[in-house]
Amino acid sequence: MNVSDIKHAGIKAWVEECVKMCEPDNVVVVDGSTAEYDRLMKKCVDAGLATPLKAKENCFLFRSLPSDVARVESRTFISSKKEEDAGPTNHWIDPVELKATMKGLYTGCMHGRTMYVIPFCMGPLGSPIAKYGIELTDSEYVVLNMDIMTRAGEKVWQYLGTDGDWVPCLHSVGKPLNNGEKDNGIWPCADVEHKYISQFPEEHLVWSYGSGYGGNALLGKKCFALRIATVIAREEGWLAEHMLILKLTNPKGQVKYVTGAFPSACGKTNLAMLIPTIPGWKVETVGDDIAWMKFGKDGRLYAINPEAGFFGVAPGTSAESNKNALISAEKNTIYTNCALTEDGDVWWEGIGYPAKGKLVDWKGNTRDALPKDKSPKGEEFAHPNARFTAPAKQCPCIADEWENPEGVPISAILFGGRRPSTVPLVHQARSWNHGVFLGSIVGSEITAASTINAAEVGKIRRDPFAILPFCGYNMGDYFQHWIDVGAKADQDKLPKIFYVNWFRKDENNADLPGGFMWPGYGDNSRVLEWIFDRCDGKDNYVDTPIGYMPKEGAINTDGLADCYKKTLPEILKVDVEGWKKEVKDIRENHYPKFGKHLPKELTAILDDLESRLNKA
Ligand code: OXD
Ligand code: MN
Repeated sequence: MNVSDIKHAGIKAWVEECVKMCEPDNVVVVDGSTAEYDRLMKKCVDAGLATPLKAKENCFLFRSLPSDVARVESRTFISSKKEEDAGPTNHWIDPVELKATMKGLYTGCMHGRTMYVIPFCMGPLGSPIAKYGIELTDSEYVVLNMDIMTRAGEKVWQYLGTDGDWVPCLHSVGKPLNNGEKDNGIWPCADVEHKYISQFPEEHLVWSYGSGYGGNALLGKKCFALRIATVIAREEGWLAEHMLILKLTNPKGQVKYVTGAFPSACGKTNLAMLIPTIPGWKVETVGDDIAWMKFGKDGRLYAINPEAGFFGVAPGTSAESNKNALISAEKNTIYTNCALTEDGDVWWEGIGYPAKGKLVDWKGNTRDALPKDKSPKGEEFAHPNARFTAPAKQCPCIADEWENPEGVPISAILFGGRRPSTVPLVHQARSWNHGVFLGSIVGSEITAASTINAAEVGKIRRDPFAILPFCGYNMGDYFQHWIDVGAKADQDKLPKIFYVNWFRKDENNADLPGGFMWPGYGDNSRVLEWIFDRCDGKDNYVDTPIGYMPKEGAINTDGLADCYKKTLPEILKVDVEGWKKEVKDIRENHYPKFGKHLPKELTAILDDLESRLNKA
């Protein structure tokens, strides 16, 4: 198919306009076939950008440049007409100014390259919750990844028809080639000051320039399915969230679906693929990163996973932490910035075993492997943000209904972060608005590992709803949207909201590995059991100043290691003094950021929490 064959007049005109501006050598409309995938992969291998892995079927390793290894939040913009609409937590540039700058960069930016036109669908094809997009890109790596991460190719056109809704997503690596110039095996991208990851919310438009990596370049993911989708969701009355979706089955075979928002590095993918330690319980995966939730005809909230693959962080993924993720990535997977072993396999820090012999590190240097699976900071063999891009259907615990076009009905929503103190293992919100409050205060404590500024250690870095870098509009208005969604719904049918914290610490207790007071991983199923029963209204709770908490004996401890049986009472207690400090921090440092956009309902909940704590 050629651009001239595109039947959707709006898409055709936009593609033609972009071709004129970017001046690619040629244009290919992506069909999504296996033959096309193989052809593009071979092009990457021949260009020295990808290495086939001898040890894994149809798997390839890419190495990016050290300047292009992660999302660049400092170069990510919400370019709304008014700065106020981007809000206090986003970077903003006036759209007229930003478009002029970027048009300058885009002009002729695809010289020597092919422009690929990728029609894609976020969500199961034909789902009433799904949305469509077109990504234009000059990166074969992006086409290959989009092929795994979305439903892409020829099959999408019938849903777009001649005038269907779609989101335009323009991407360039920002590295035009002169006549005869080649990449020579070097990952193409632009200098950091020329990178722009821009969302134009009023136009539902994404323009990305200068980076070829992950969320900067696979525009269906963070740019569309979160930043633009949060805007569309607000307009249309639904929720686009940075949440996993899991299916929980109890020993009686009863099923509930749960979504959960956690900041980066809190084990979201691990929770989505958890292997329970309590007998008879089962966790299956619907999604590991993004949930789109809409009300069904029955008044319940239904979620789809808009993605078709996992773009997972490799380091730390082991048979112990997430066996299902490892199996998902055994074949047909793209690895980026992992280390290469002598026998043609990938390796990373925290994989659970030391490598042997020599390794080619993510920068392409050959070095002797270390006798353990850790490396000193800065000397890692795999970049800490090394990734695997794996088809979701390969996950051994993928739920049968993961592609159900209607989505799955959600019973519970979880929030969580890394909180070494104060926040208990689990507590339940008393109401939807109380749950919105809990979402609004999500955060992780800054540790010595994440800052060089000693004065910051122990402070909370707030990441409301874990969506801080991904909200396409003013975060205060986003809180209001959550409140409005709840107010319109049938209260009995709304999901129950919980705050979990797997990360309480007691550094002085030598019995605890890493000082953690809760084992986490598969043992988190014990908390999921309590939540499951709570959703059924079971009398397994006590009312406390901060919300509902497990009553004594309500958390299943059969088979739990003794050291955690001892710490459990401590992490199920309300730390009244700690929470008073929390209230103070929210009141003085967190909520004032949102000014008049902060919903009064949230201040009311904060006041109520404070008065309950004062009475405790
Ligand atoms: C991701 C992220 O890559 O949240 O999913 O950063
Ligand atoms: Mn994410």
